[in-house]
Amino acid sequence: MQRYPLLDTIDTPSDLRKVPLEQLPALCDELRTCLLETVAQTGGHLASGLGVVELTVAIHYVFDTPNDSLVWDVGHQAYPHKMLTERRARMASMKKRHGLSGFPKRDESRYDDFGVGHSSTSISAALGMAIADQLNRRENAHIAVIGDGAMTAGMAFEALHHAASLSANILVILNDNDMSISPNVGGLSSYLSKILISDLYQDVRSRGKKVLQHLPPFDGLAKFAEDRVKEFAGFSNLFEDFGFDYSGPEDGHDVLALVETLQTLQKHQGPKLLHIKTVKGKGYAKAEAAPVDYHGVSTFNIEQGLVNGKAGAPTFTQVFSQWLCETAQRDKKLIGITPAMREGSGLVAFSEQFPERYFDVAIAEQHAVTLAAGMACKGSKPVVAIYSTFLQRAYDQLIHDVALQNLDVLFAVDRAGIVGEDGATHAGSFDLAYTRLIPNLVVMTPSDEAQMIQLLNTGYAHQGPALVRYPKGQGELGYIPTGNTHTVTIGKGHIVQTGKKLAILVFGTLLSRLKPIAADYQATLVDMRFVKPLDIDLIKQLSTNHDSFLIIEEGCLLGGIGEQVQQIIHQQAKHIHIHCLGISDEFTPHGKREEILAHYGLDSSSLRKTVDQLVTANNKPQS
Ligand SMILES: Cc1ncc(C[n+]2csc(CCOP(=O)(O)OP(=O)(O)O)c2C)c(N)n1
Repeated sequence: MQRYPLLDTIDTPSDLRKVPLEQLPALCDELRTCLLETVAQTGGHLASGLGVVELTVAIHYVFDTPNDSLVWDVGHQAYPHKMLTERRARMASMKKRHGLSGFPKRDESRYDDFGVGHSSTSISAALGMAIADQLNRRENAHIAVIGDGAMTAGMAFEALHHAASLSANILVILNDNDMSISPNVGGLSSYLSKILISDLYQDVRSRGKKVLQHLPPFDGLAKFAEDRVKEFAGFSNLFEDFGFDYSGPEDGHDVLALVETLQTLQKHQGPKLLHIKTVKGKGYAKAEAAPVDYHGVSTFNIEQGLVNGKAGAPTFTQVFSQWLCETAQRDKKLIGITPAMREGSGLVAFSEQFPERYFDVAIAEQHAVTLAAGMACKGSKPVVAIYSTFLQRAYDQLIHDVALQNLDVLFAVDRAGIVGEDGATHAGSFDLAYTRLIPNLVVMTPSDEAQMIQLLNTGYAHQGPALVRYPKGQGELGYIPTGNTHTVTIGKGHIVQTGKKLAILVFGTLLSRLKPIAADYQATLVDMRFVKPLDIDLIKQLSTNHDSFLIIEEGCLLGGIGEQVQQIIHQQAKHIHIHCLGISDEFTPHGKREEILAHYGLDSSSLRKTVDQLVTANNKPQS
């Protein structure tokens, strides 16, 4: 028996449009089952995709994609979209090296109108497309699908604000499931809940609809009448007040109703917002019950659901988590801040133990950083836990609000360096380069768990801005040292082993891979620890008794630390061969972290080869 009789007839949205309307609910069931079975085998984002099955089908059914433009916000919910747009056969390669990306990507498919991964860009991008098409007299539709989590970001509001003043043809679909990765927080979230539960509003809507049915089919008059009905009932809606033509809230799992609504909206020009209510994880009871756990998953058995794996070595995130709780216990001034990444950044325990000092500010990286600056002005000790890639969003706030005023804020920067499966949008390739040029900021790269705690202590004790960056995954020690309150001298590297001829300078956790190699080749091995201030004295000293340097940083080479070391050596007028290893001048491909390390020559066997070549070159008699 064919498992997916309807889905099997669909390779492109044109095929989908041939399916009789009444069969769409059955098609949605097949798509949902297929999505669940696929992600159970590949891992990846699950709960968000399950929640937008009906919406995805309805959009591609009604609109003329890819001629009409469709922009998914964040893009973690776009797996069903990929399955309906020529990629179902390749879903098993999801997030694998050379396989499908976990996010929409322009060069992957003509149906991916905009590359995403970071949130809250969809309205701006769709609006840009709408304006360009309007100027070029093209009449297609432009749709942005944005979650209530992504809607919390300033950027989404900037775009709403701009769109409202234009006549550009844009439809924003607000997918409201009450969840970000964790439960959504803040004023917008409560506002949306109020719209949903407002009996008065629902009443006005249904009565308004009845009135409108009896009016002549003239858009302007119908809108005028609807506005008056709402006004009469005293209901004001934020999006309407902004100037959007608002419809909803609508059941986002009723595919037939969605099709009807989208067909109506398709006929209206100008900025429109459709508010739909969905359930994150819809159709898979375990995900509906625990959407946070099923937001992103590794492979699992559908019957069993996720099982707690064997407690393995702690991740650097867990080391940070423990450090934060221990330090908060000792110091009441500590405040923990996350921009919507409670789980990923390791703040769950802190949020439970110190709720009054825990702030999830929603997806608002810029606000998170300036909020911390304000707290520091009043003598609090804010710790901003943030992913390397998302700190990019708050670069000006880091420079202008924190560093320029030399404020006492500690940044715990997770997912620094090579991240792996999520690819270029989530790679922490740039933070070393973009932070090391900021005056006042102390930038640290721990090599293992114990040192990470010491550097966090050091940054926390330092009266000024400091940043500790650490990668995804586990460390060399395999345990979390407790009760370590030691600090280290700022700006001092640590010589792990003294050798001859070749000096290997390592910034970060790749140090553990270099230890056996340096020992075998009798090379000097240095754990640099500080990117800023850089241990220039140590570099100068090593340049007096070594012929070559190998510099290893898990970050982009352009603008990286290697460049500064070369400059120092150049100023010394020394003839030292300097070899830099790091991320070359490209956006990092996706794949397992180990595969990507190998791609850049940073895996153990490539590192050994490089050291071997450098040592062999050193030993060659000079001609
Ligand atoms: C700038 C930025 N910050 C944080 C994230 C991490 N992130 C990915 S999805 C997500 C939650 C999005 O919630 P919502 O838009 O409501 O979608 P849902 O998962 O609920 O469907 C977050 C915080 C991100 N992708 N981009």
